[in-house]
Amino acid sequence: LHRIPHPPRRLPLLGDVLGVDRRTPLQDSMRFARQLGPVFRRRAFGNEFVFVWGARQAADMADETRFAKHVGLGVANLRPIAGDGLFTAYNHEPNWQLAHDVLAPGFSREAMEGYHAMMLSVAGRLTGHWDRELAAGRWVDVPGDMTKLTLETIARTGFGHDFGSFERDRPHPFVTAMIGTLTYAQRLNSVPGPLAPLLLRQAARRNAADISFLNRTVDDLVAERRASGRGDGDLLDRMLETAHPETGERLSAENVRRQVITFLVAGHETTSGALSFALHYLALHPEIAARAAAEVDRVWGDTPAPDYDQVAKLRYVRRVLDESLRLWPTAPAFAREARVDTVLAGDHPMRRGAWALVLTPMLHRDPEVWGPDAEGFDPDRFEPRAARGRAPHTFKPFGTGARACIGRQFALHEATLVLGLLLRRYGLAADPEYRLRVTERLTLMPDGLRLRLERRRPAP
Ligand code: MNH
Repeated sequence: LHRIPHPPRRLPLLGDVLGVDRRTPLQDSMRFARQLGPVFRRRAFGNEFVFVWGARQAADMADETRFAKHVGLGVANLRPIAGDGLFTAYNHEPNWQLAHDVLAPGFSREAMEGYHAMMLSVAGRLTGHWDRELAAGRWVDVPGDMTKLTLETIARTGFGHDFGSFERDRPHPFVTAMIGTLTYAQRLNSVPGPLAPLLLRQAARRNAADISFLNRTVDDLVAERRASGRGDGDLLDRMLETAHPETGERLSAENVRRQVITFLVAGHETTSGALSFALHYLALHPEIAARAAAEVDRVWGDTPAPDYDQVAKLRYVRRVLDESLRLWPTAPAFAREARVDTVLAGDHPMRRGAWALVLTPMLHRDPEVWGPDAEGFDPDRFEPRAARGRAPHTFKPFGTGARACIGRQFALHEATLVLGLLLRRYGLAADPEYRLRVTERLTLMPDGLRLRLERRRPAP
C-alpha cells in the first residue's frame, strides 16, 4: 500500500481534504487520477481508498477467478434502502442468485421486444411535451425531462404503474425522495464515520422519511397488483409469481419490496443521465447530429412507429450513446475485491478481501487505449473496425462479470429508441452560454442543461 501514490499534502485526522468538495467526490478523484497515475489512493478521515483506472490494471481486475464485486462505500450506503436487492446484495447472500435467476428472463431479447411498444408510448409523451415547448418557444429542461421519461418507462414496463410524471410541473415525490436518499448515501462517504450521526442528524431524519416514502410507494404498488391479479408477465409478475426453475423457491415479500425499489431507482437514474449527456454532445456537434439524424431517416423512413429491429439497426446513434457513456459513464465507479491473495497487474500485492474502486471515467480516457485525443467526443471510436483493435475490458460503463448490469440491453434499447425519435423530429440548438457542469449523487448528470428545439420535419 505504501508504494501507491497519494495527494502530497495530507492533514492528520482529516486526510486528503485540501482542494476537494464534498459535492463532487468523483470529479475530485478524476483530478487526483491525472496527477497521481493509474493506481492511487485517497484518504478521508482515516479511511484509505484505493482507485484504479489504468487500462492494464482495470482489465486485470475483470478476472472473475481472482476478483469479484465488492459491496462498499456508495453501494453499501444504499443497503438501508435496497437491502439484499440485486444491486446491493453481497455475493454470498442467497437472495442474489435466487433473484438473478428469477429475473434474468425479464431481460431477454424476447422480453425487450415485449417492452418495446410501451417504451414507444412513453416516448410519445415526451415528444408531446417537447412539441408544446417548441411551439411556445421555450427551452427544454433536458435532465428533468429525461428523468420523467426513464422513470415512466421502467415503472410502466416493469410494474404496470403510471407516475404521471409528464402531467406534473414538479418531479414526482418518488423522484425527490430517491434523489434525497442517493445524495445522503454519497454524503455518508465524506464525513467521519463515528461523527456521522451527529453531523448529519437532520439529514438522517430527512433520509428516514425519504426511505419510508419509497417503501410506502412500493408497498402500494405491490398491493395494487396483488388485488388486480395479473400483470402479463412484467418484472413485478415475475417477482411475485415465478418460482426458481430448479429449487422452486420464491422471493419473499420483503425481498420483493427491495427489488422493486432497486429497479425503480437503478432502472431510471443512470439511463436519464446517459440520454442527457448524449443530447448535450449532439447539440454541441451539429455535424454528428446531422449524421445520426440521416441514419434515422434512412433506417426508419416515414414509419410513425419504428419496430424493435429498426431500433437495433441504428448503429451510428448507438455509437453516439456509447461515446457519451465513455466520457461520462453515469454510474461512474464500481468496486472489486480480491477473492484470493493475489498480485494486481504484476505489481500490487493484494490480500484476499482487499478492494479497490475502478474509476470508469478515467479508464475510459486512458490515452494508451483511447489515444491522445481521448477527451474529445468522437462516436467513430466505436466503429467495429476501431473497436476490434482495442484491448478487452477497457469499456465498462455497465460494470463487469457476474454482477454487471442486468438492465444493460433495456437501457440501450430505450435510449437508442428515444434518441432516434428526437433526432428525427427536432433540431437541437445548444445554449451558447452553457458550460458542462456535472452534478454527482452517486450517479452523474449534466446540471442545468437546456436546449432550444427546432422543428425538423412534420410529425408522421
Ligand atoms: Mn444498471 C448494476 C450501470 C441501467 C439495473 N448497473 C449496474 C452496474 C453498473 C450499472 C456499473 C454494476 C455496479 C457494481 O458493480 O457495483 N445501469 C448502469 C448504467 C445504466 C444502467 C450506466 C444506464 C445507462 N441498470 C440499468 C437499468 C436497470 C438496471 C435500466 C433496470 C431496468 N444495474 C441494475 C441492477 C444491477 C445493476 C439490478 C445489479 C446487478 C447485479 O448485481 O446482479
